Amino acid sequence: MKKEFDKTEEASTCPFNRRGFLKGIAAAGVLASIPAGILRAQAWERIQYEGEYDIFRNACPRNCYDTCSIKSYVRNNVLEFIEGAQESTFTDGALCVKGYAYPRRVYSPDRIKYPMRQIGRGTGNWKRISWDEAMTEIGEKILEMKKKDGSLLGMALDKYSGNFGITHYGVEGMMSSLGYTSRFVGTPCWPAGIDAQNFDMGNMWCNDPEDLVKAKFIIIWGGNPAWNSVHTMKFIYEAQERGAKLVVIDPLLTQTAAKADLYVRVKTSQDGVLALGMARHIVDKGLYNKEFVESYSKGFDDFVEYLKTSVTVEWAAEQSGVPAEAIRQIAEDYAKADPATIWVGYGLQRHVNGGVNVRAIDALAAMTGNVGKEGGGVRYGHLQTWGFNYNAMVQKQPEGSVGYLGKDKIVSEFTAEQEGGAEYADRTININKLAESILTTNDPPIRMLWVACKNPFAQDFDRPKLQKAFGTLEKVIVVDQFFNETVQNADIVLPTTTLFEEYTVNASYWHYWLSINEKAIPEQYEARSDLQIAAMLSKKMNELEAGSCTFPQIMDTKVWMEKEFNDGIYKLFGIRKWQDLRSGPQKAKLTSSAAWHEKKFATPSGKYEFSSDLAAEYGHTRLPEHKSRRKAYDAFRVLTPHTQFGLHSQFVNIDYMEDFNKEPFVYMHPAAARARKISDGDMVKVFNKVGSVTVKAKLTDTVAEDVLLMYEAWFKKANFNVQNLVDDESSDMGTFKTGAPGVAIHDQFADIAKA
Ligand SMILES: Nc1nc2c(c(=O)[nH]1)N[C@H]1C(S)=C(S)[C@@H](COP(=O)(O)OP(=O)(O)OC[C@H]3O[C@@H](n4cnc5c(=O)[nH]c(N)nc54)[C@H](O)[C@@H]3O)O[C@H]1N2
Ligand SMILES: Nc1nc2c(c(=O)[nH]1)N[C@H]1C(S)=C(S)[C@@H](COP(=O)(O)OP(=O)(O)OC[C@H]3O[C@@H](n4cnc5c(=O)[nH]c(N)nc54)[C@H](O)[C@@H]3O)O[C@H]1N2
Ligand SMILES: [Mo]
Repeated sequence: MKKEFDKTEEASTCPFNRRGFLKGIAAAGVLASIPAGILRAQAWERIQYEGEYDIFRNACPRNCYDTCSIKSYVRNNVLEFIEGAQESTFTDGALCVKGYAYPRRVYSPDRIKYPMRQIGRGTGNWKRISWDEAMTEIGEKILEMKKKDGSLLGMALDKYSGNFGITHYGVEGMMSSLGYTSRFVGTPCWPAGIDAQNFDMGNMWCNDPEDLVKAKFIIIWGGNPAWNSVHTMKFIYEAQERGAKLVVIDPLLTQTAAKADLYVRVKTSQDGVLALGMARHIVDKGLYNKEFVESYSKGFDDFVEYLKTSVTVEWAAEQSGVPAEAIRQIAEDYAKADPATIWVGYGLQRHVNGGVNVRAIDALAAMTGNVGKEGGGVRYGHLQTWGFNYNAMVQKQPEGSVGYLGKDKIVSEFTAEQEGGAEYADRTININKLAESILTTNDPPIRMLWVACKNPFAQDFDRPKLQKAFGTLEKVIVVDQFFNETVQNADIVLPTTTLFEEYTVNASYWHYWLSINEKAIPEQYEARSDLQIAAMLSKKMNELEAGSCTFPQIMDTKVWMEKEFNDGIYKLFGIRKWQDLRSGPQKAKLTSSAAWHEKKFATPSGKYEFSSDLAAEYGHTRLPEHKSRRKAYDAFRVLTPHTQFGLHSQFVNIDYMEDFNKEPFVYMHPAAARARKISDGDMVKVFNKVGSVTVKAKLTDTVAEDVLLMYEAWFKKANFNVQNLVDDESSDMGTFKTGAPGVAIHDQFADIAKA
């Protein structure tokens, strides 16, 4: 069936040429492949068009380490091209390839342009409707549910990381302003590691990535920054130029590993054993830092006792697949270098033992005295620069709202804990078990789902079960920019703005820069920001039933962006007012680039805790003891990590990006392929207890013989979805700080055959 949105293609022809984009690609190529010194020496041809263009400050709001500061060039209300801000020493004047494609994304003919109603979910029979019709239909459903159930717990919000602009927490605010609702809490991303660092140190806090240049020895452990944090690579290259050694520990020979002095192929999920083996050797050799363990830590003796009774280097070698000699060598090189640093990637903790494995790695950093040191540290992430007001998020329920009679709290990893009402609270449900929860939640059941900044059909787990679960929902509303698979499973789609069409403010969970995001161009077509949509809904709700929604009915995203600032933020960044950010991003004024530089930890003891009572309280071992990995349930392990030319389900669908990344593949080892009579380029079926994926095979020895590799991504033209192979098994940690455990994304197994 021809979709109505096709009719508008002509009107949305991209109003600029590819110049800016092609420059971007050249820059990104430079970033990925040559050392930072050369990049600077080349002095990337800066674009200076002051006078010819209106110039705006923007920030990439994607869930990415780099959170780039952007300078946007607009003429006649058209965004012609963008570049990385030169003021930020992190962004350093360059964007990634995806970033340079933004103007095309804004003007993509595929954008959702109007509110639409689908006649029959999944039929593609979309009809354009007005905003007023959309809001009336939604508002009436909300009131109907309230009447039927006596509360709004039948309405659930599914939101995650589509846009991390601070004002986007207004979506949570919109829900609160309607009443007590059901909330999917936790995160699919990094919760096991967050808990691990909280048990060990009392918070997740990492060094400024720019101080990597000072490191003498760098271990990147289960991360792939050459793809996932391109801008950090220049600091690593500089450290290498100054003589640092780089070790990459990953089951895959990634592009990051290709840059290393030593690549270590570890057996997936066995990083804890490897770290414990290294720790044992460091103890045996007396190479630990006596001052640190005696003055600033708790439980080191117990840890040593555990190592001596339960861990040998030979056992670690056998379990991890890393030869004993290599374990000893890396341990000694790491312990002797000063400073030495470890970057713990998020990939490593997506396992049933991911949290405790991070704790074992933290222990290595602590026992060698590298925690609290510039150029050292165990780097995972931080939220030091996220102290905003969360004005958009904190909204009051209407008078007389009835909610969940429990003690559940809404917890977000980015915000302070939000207590529910004195008597009532929202009903919190594990975000990583979306399908299962929709199917099993009762009293009342989940009737209506509001999806914003999230693409569950591409990013959530057990897709066949999710399809079934959506079948039980009475109403599905999706707020998005493109007709993705989640939209295909909706009743109503609401078109939303891109970052260039609204005001907000953006911080990073990795570097220490703050950027303002200005509205550079008018809203395209009938797109509205999440905040504007909340205001429209509030207006309609109050028309339908006075007092049924407390959200403001008029929205100026600039005013709401202003409301997120406070004196703490101004002081931290050394600015007097937010307008100062119009002349460029600002970096936090740090007394030291090292996290925990005062060695005062936020744990109950105030010390680094090798032995954590809190961990025990949450059902884990006190010490970072070895925990077995998930038992294989099929012939091969399936890995579905992040892709180079997309960010989750975003960007791969943009036609400019297709030039780099036309189709998906399953990557497998030639020997494994031979055994299955599969040749390079064959169509194959990958299948397991969850479902199956049919895709082209590519043979490569960058993967181990027992691994099948597929990058998660949404290809507009391919019927490809890795979530047909990924179940919703939980990881060990996450509940302490994020309200729900993480998910064991990389503990999946499948078989493969010629299609
Ligand atoms: N198999 C597998 N699954 C994974 C992972 C994996 O490695 N393997 N990684 C996991 C991880 S780490 C994460 S963080 C999650 C990410 O999961 P998500 O947060 O769902 O990921 P995205 O695809 O980045 O964004 C979701 C949607 O937000 C939309 N969006 C963009 N801007 C806006 C906006 O301003 N408003 C609204 N309403 N929508 C907007 C985008 O168009 C997109 O459709 O996926 C997880 N899932
Ligand atoms: N281009 C691009 N950039 C991104 C993203 C994207 O989708 N695309 N996503 C952003 C987001 S939301 C996130 S969370 C980060 C993710 O950033 P990363 O953590 O760097 O990325 P992942 O792809 O999840 O996993 C990294 C590596 O972990 C490895 N790994 C998996 N299991 C194990 C294990 O048991 N042990 C070890 N040692 N390694 C293991 C994988 O093989 C993979 O190479 O990147 C952000 N940046
Ligand atoms: Mo993530």
